[in-house]
Amino acid sequence: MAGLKDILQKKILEQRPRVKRLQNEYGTVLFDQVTIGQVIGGARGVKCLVTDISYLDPEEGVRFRGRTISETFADLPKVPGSDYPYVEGFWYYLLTGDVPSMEQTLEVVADFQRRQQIPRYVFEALRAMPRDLHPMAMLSAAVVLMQKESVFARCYKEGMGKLDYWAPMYEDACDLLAKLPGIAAFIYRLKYRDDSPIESDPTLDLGANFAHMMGIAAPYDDVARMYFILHSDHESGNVSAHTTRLVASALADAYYSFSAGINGLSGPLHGLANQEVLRWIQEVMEKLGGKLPTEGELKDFLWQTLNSGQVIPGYGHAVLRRTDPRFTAQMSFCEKHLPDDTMFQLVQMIYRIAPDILRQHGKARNPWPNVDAQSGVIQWHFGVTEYDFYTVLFAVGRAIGVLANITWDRALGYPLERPKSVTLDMLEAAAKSR
Ligand code: NMX
Ligand code: MLT
Repeated sequence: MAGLKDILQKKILEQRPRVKRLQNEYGTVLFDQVTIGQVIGGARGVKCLVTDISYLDPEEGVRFRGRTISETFADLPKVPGSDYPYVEGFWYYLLTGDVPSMEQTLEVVADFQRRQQIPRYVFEALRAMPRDLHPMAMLSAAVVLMQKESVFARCYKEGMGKLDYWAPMYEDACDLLAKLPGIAAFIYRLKYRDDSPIESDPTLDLGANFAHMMGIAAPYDDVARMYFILHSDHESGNVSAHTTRLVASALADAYYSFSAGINGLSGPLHGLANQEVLRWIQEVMEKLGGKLPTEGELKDFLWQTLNSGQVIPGYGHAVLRRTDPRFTAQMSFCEKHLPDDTMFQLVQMIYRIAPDILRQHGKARNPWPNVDAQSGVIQWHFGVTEYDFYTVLFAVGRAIGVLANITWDRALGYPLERPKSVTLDMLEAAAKSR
């Protein structure tokens, strides 16, 4: 049976002529136009990135390699006794576009088990960091520290042909992905559990091993699998994916590139919103002595937040115009596992009330919840109440998507990203000439 790397190579050879043809025969075809509003508005909606790993439809939400979230969960091989697929099988799927057999999935599980050992110096460096450092800063530093392990950087230094770039990038991507859960769990136990790390169990799949290293019983293994898959990819324009790909386009290796992506994810308008949601929910609960607010109290609280110039965290999106299906997928999990949880009930209440208030407020183009509105509540329920850790979990998931992307970027020979900038004078001149 051909292994993942062989199958990936076959796929790469199939795809390369498509890119070459588009570039050589259709390179001058006009595909999109850009308005001044888009130039000064964060390039919102400008179609200038390409990826086949996932696509985000504003109404439907994300599709991974053409499959919706529910199709992905339904079709991929599941861990026996679990409701969710192996993360390793999902990695195979994102890389190749093929649903792996159980045998192919277990091969990746075994491969990751071989790659998961984390260099000692990473633990020593993390221990030397101030304990009050944000865990995202710790994660980013730990990842960039491992840069010296990069196979890509070594091969590049030794000299390799452009067509070969993808293979060492794939090696780095697998190494990094296999190690990330252990690093994340180590940071958690170092920072919040009195430096009491739990040894990895090399017989477990990635999700179960993460739960084991966190010290949390089932069904937290399924939480991990669901969470990592849901957060993996959201096409390429989001800050973490775009940053990772941008840095990698300069032929920086996966460690430098993903560390940069983590830094982008740590912004409150991006991944950090999941911690902000919990901070905000806690504020509501504290004000009301730990009980659920009435609808009127919640409305007041939402308006106070908006009137003080803050955003409602977990609501709105740059592309989506409906409820994020990642929110809905997590809601289904909560309905099954924590229907009576007070915070879940509050999240549901916010979902009933916030969209109308955001519409009345009149600014947000999308008044519906995104992935972050629901994710922290699940973590809290299973005892991970230290909400500044939540974005680290997002980052472990995001690694799956962005590392698949940069492997393919090198495979398809995508060049250095370097869009053109203009001055305000130039924009004004263009505006006047209309
Ligand atoms: N609460 C209050 N105001 C909002 C919200 C919100 N949830 N969402 C958008 N707005 C405002 C936004 O600040 C902007 O105001 P102004 O004109 O004063 O600058 C206006 O509505 C128009 O923004 P949009 O075009 O709707 O949104 P944009 O594409 O610029 O930004 C987000 C998208 C996600 C950054 C924005 O909706 C937001 O800040 N949401 C809250 C933070 C959040 O949940 N982020 C997580 C996103 C998902 N993720 O994980 O990355
Ligand atoms: C993401 O998952 O990256 C967020 O939803 C943000 C985005 O897609 O812009």
